[in-house]
Amino acid sequence: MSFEHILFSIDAGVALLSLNRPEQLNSFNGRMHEEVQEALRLVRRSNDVRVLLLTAEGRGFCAGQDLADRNVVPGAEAPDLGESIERYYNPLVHTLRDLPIPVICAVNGVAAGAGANIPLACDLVLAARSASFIQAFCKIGLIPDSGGTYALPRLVGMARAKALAMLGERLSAEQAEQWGLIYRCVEDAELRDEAIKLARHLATQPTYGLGLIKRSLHASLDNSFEQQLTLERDLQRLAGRSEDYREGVSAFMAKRTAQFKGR
Ligand code: LHQ
Repeated sequence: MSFEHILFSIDAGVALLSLNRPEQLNSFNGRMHEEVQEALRLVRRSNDVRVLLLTAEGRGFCAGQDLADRNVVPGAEAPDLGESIERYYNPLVHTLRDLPIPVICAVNGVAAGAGANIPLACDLVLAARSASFIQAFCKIGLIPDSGGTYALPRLVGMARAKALAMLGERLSAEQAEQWGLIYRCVEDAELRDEAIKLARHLATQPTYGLGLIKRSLHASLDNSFEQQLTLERDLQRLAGRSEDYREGVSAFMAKRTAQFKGR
């Protein structure tokens, strides 16, 4: 499949996926969804990719659903928005969350609607200082989707989640960092370099172990203390059998830098 609305490349263990419909603020139409799905299939199938970096071109990150798309315009026949969600948005956020490698999101500009929640399905979110997050759904009679109603109360607490979702006000990147919605806000000019630096670093780390960390932290949101301790035992058992654990300990003992293979 050739890509028209995204840029996609793999280099030194880092898959870089950049949304590329800048005139429409990278809002999603069907074609862009299909391309993102294809790129994520390539990431899943590759043995070389150890980090995924998601970002976008132009002044915006993503304005959510393209509201001019023929599948969503409320025309003669009422559109089935559940169908778009089932077909595109839910699989997208599921994949980002479930990938057994670190997923970094670099939010380069305004992130609205589904575009504000897709980053929340990623592991480490950086945002440019001029970027902002808008739960725009309430302005058009919708509810936050793409995992927004799941992530928001968990990240910022119910009071702020309700205000964000019901008022649809613009939240600055700086405030998003202070509220714990994202990991870090960086200067605009440094965003891409910072994100790539972080991705390249993580691509040299014990990928299998990082995948297990991600899995255990996700599970902790729903587990009891007891269940979580049991899971830690089981996952640590798996981690302890990895090549990277062996290498990490050998390198530590020999006082040399570890050469992790990601397995
Ligand atoms: C757009 C869009 C856009 C098309 C900017 N579509 N063109 C899931 C399932 C199925 C259906 C429904 O939805 C969902 C999930 C969702 O994501 S619902 C939420 C959809 N998104 C929104 O409601 C956000 C709409 N956009 C905005 O509120 C503003 O554009 C923001 C605040 C993002 C940016 O404002 P500005 O910086 O002032 O830019 P702008 O409004 O001038 O937009 C620039 C251009 O991008 C403009 O086109 P034009 O031809 O006039 O230059 C906009 O029409 C276009 N654009 N968002 N979602």
